[in-house]
Formats: sequence, C-alpha cells, structure tokens
Amino acid sequence: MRIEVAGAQAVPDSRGKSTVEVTLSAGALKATASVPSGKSTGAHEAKELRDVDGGVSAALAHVTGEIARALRARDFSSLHELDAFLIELDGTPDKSRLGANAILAVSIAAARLFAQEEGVPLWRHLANAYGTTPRAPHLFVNVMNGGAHADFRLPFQEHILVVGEATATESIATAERAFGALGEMLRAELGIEDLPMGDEGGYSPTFRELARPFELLAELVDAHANTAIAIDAAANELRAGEGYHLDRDYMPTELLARYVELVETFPIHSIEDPFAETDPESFAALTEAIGARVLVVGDDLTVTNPARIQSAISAHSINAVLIKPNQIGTVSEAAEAVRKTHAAGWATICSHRSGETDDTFIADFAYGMGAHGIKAGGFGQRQRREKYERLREIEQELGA
Ligand code: 2PG
Ligand code: MG
Repeated sequence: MRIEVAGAQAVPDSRGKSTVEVTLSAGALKATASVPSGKSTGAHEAKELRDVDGGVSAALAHVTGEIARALRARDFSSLHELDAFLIELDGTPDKSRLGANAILAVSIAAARLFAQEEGVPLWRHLANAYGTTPRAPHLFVNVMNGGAHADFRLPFQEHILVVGEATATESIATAERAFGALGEMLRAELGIEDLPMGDEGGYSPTFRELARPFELLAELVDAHANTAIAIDAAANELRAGEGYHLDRDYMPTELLARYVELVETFPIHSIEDPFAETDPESFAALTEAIGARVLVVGDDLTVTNPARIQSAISAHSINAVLIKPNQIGTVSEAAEAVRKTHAAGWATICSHRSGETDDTFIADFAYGMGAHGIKAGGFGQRQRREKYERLREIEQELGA
C-alpha cells in the first residue's frame, strides 16, 4: 500500500490542550486518527513533542514534512512494517525526535487504512495482524476521580467499578445504572445537587476518610451483579521523600499494610500503580502478599514498554499490565507489549489517557487484543462515553 499524508492539524483534547490529528490516504482509502495525552505520566514513557507553549506545531510539521516525504518513497505491506519504518526514521529510543504523538497518530490512522484494505473492522484487523483472539473486555469505569485528575480531592487517582457481564453491551448497561446510582448516593451524602467532576468524567467528591469511597463502591457492588472494585493509586503522584502522602504520611511498608487491609475488607479486583515507579521492591512485596487474589497492575512502572514488562516479569513485581499505546508510540509495539504480557499468563487492561479525544481506537484495540479489561473513564464526559459506544458497535459488527 502506498500511503500519503492527507493532512495534520491540532485538535483540543478533553482538557482543552492541543493534540495531534492526522489524516492519511491510500488510493481511494482515507483514515483519520488523533492521540490522547496523559497527566500522571511515567518517566520512561515515549515522549510527546510539545512546543514551548504546549502546542503541537513541531509535531504536526514532522507529520506533513519528514514523515510524509518518507512514506511517499515506498510501499508498506503491513502495519508492522510501517511501524518499524517509523521507529527507524525517528531514530531515538523514546521517539523524542519526531514525537510519539506524531508517530502514534500516523500509526493508528494507518491501522485504519490496513483494516479498510482488508475489508474488515479495525478490531478484527488488529486481531488478524497480531494473532490475538478478540473478546469482550471487562469495563474498568473510573466512577470517582481523585489524584492529579481532581486536584487531589481524593488521594487515590481512580476509584473504579469493574463490570464483567457476558458481553460489553450488557456491561455498559450495568455500569451506566451503577454510575447513576452512585450519583444519587453522593448527592444524598454530600447534600449537593451539582457534583464536582474530575478529568475522566467521574464524580470527584471529597471525603475525610480514605475508606469512604470503598464503602460506597462496596454498596454498588452489592447492588449490581458481576461487579467489583479497582483502584489506580497512581502513586508516582503520592511520593513524598522515602514514603507516600495520602490522608497522612505512610512509609512503603505501612502503605502496603493499608492495601492488604483494604483488600481484606472490600471486594477489590485490582490495584494499579500502588507504589511509585522508583519503588519496584514494594510492588513485588505487595504482589507476594495479595497477588493470588488481586491483580497488581503496572502502569507508570511498565509504560507499555516490552523491555520494562520483561523486567517486571523476571522480578515478579506485578501480575497484570496496563497498556496505553501512547506510552510506547506505535500500535505494533503496544501489541507486542500485550503479547509479552499474555505469554507470561498475565492480564492486560487497555487504557485511555486522562486527556482524551473523540478517537475510539482504544475500544477496537482492547477488543481485538482479547484484553482482560478496558479503562475508559466515567460516563460524565463525551470522550469517555464514545469509547463505550464503540464497544457496543463492535458487538453489532460481531453479530453481523
Ligand atoms: C492512568 C491514566 C489514565 P493519565 O494513570 O492510568 O487513567 O492517567 O493519562 O493522566 O496518565
Ligand atoms: Mg495509571
């Protein structure tokens, strides 16, 4: 396939920050993609190229300049081949020269072109291309936002309702009901009509007690079958000296004991980034303590990087991996991260970023990769609902 860059522009993400949108064409085929952007980021993520004022004009110039010229010079027979070419063209280990935002937008748009060429939906093309078995992911719905996504009104960044019905469509229906019910519970408890919301479309209340959100979630779990609790502590953001600051200061061993207590008290399915990326020993100690019952998920620790995932596998520091394509910068490398994780017998959860666009790629990716879960935020924001809507569409395509 001969791929042309048909256009590149800046579009606002859900926080109003500029991000990259690219349109590619190949003969009569045309496809557009835009990329998300994180706030609680890992030090080892691939690098977005940002102008000094936070804009993306340099990244866009790379797409319409150097990348467009390089693509024009040859044919590509697969996304894998194209991604390898982009990695080599960039030439840095973290995609900082051309920008991971520029490269990933091209990679995702190209994935859509290859799917169109094959005449199948995107999720099906991804499964065919990378040899995975599609399946409905559990929904990890961030119902109460805290941490860096909500001015630390709650110390933990994400209080998540996990929903695992037989189909994604049924899971969405259950999750929507539970989200509405939680809104009513919070309005009654806080005595306010307009609940504050966080970056990811979840409610963002303030509680004095660290355990209070868990009590509310446990009520939701009682009232809704096939649900459980998850959190993303995003503990990079909680690091304070040798320890962590939540409702009070904790040394790593104290925080570990607190997690164990929470797991013993509440129906907790998974804990993401319980410790900072600089504290892998604490991850391993927690996995040793609760890993038989609970998923201990690496995000900032592993940053969708196959080499860092391999280190985590060798060190037994976690037992599940969050997958974010923009942490590594191409679709093929994200698929390789999934393959490596699944080969270790571990679960993957494919994830949006806190700054999202209307692009629903992550829904196709999660479904196509056969991921255990998808993390796509709360129902209070359009960019999050669109991911769930795409999952519904996928199941219609599946039936068709
Ligand atoms: C996370 C993400 C997405 P951000 O920490 O898992 O929920 O947040 O995109 O800000 O890194
Ligand atoms: Mg995270």
